[in-house]
Amino acid sequence: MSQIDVTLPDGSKQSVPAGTRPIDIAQSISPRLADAAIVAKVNGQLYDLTRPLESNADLQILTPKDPESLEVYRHSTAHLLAAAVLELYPETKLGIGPPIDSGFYYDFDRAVPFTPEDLEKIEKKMWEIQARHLPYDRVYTRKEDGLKKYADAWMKCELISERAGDVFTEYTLGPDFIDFCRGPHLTDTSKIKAFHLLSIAGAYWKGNEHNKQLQRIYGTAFFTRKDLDDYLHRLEEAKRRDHRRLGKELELFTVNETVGAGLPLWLPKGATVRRVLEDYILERERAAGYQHVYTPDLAKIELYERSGHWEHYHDSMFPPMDLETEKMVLRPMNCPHHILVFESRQHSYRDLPARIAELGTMYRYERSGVLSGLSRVRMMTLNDAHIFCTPDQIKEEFAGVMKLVEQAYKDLGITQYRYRLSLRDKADKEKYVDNDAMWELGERVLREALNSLGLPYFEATGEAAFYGPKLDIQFADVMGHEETYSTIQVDFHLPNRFGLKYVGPDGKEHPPVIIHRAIVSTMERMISYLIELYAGAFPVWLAPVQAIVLPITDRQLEYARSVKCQLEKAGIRAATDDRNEKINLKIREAQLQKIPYMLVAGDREQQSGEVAVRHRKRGDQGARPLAAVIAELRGLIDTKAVAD
Ligand code: TSB
Ligand code: ZN
Repeated sequence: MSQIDVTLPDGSKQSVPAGTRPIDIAQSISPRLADAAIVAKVNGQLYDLTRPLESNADLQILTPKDPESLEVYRHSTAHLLAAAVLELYPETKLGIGPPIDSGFYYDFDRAVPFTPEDLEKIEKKMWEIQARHLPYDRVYTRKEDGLKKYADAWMKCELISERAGDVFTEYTLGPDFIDFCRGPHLTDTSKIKAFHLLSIAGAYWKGNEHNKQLQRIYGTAFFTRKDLDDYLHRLEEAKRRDHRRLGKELELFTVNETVGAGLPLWLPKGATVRRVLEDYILERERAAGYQHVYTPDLAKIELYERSGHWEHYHDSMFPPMDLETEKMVLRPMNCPHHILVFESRQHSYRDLPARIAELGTMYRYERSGVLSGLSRVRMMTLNDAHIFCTPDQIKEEFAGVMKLVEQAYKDLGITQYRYRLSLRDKADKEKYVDNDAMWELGERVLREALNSLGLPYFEATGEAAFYGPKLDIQFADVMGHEETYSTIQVDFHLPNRFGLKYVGPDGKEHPPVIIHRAIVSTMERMISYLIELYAGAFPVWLAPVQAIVLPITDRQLEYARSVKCQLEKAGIRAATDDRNEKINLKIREAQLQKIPYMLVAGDREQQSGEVAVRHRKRGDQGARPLAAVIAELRGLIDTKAVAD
């Protein structure tokens, strides 16, 4: 038999008979490696550990430490799921079952819908099959034989017709299961240690709504029970905090199909939180020398042709509205309007920087699949500003913006975030303005500003704005999914496009630089974050209702109303629950609404001018004079305390 050379990652070579399997080599290196091995990488391609090596090869044995291993592991678990479903429900036809970020799924065609009880049964069956330690064997089938053999499996036949060459591969799992698949897979089911089936959903064959609807079973799998438990715990936590669910329960916002997806309606309580946030940031900006303006939500298309949005940002814009003599578009960004504000008068270097700010509403055609509650919408109001300054002023302005960011995060209780330097993709000439010198300058300026503040950052290509690089601040949700919130962007492009000028100390005209920046992001996205961060229990200063007065019986109605009145006079958002209901029910409901302070008013409290305080987290606090409670609440509001 001929010999082949196998080169290992450390550069060492082994001469072995052709047909040797990666698992044999792993075994020869160490039994521990063979035990930990999940899959092989042969000449850069993933390979079954039991697939014979036929010619010289670079070989790497992957273990759970290698990120690619998890995909293979989950893919093999998906096969295990399919095998279990076929054992239990033999009439089922198999679709596809790939690994995904959160685990895996498998699509099935079966007339009877799967129920949650079925999931339990299937999971049990999967463990049964797992315990048989069945190998995943790779089998080669000729296309014409396959089409005959699987004549009654319509999806398999479609896949074979479309994807198979003369010969295709399948993987078995025991004597009764075989699936059309490229692999690779684990050696056998004993390698699978921890998995869980999560949910059932409808899915169209090949994702096309004109095709038959299938049943998709989602699951997840991890190398250890502990990793699985951690994940399931986070999943529970994500459900508990989900701003879409809390938004409904706490009556913050609603989405109505008649209005459309991505166009939430702010209900009174959500609107209150938003107004508090808006007032807060406007006040901070006023103090930091910003000038607030109002500009229209739409403009003639020529404005966006001039700015370059139409050329580079077209995909995210709603189609133009045809009027008699002109085309109007909803603005996807506020910059062009602010540029026109700047341009409306002459500027000398003495009146720069000009910081033009607005809670600007903008419209983006986000695809329906990515829309989510308040966090990704189609109409949004951004805490936006454009700073027009001289090149010398960039550094200081950048630092000023970061100071605002820091203060806002402190007041909102935001502590977990990462800085991302978002750069263009040089190859993408469509999405980004083509001007190398400008991009290099922008990038350098941003890096210098970041370094001088000592901010640690990571880089991402293809995430810049079309007009320049950005510093984005990324927050993650419980599941680790990141989104951009605050952003600071350096722009040498738009000043140029619009021919902006200021008169310098030399008496000559120069182009200003624009810093685009958003401190608290869009009201929509920031409030979605705050809802999840606090699981709906907003700090007192942000809470839509800060205190609710609960009369025990109708006898205290008048007193309760006067308490509410005094709270309101002190600038506290108060309510009364004057329904003729039991006090325990009133408390329970106020608690569910996560109202920070419940003030119970009975005969005794009425006589002494007190209220019995119940705190949403600390519970019963006893009877206290109203004036003391008001002073406490005012203290929490004025200091923007976030711990309560
Ligand atoms: C900062 N012209 C700049 C502005 O001057 C601009 O619009 N930048 S942006 O495109 O990055 O958007 C600003 C912020 O809006 C983003 O950082 C993000 O936090 C938020 N945002 C973007 N798209 C959406 C959306 N679909 N839903 C909610 N918020 C969004
Ligand atoms: Zn802008």
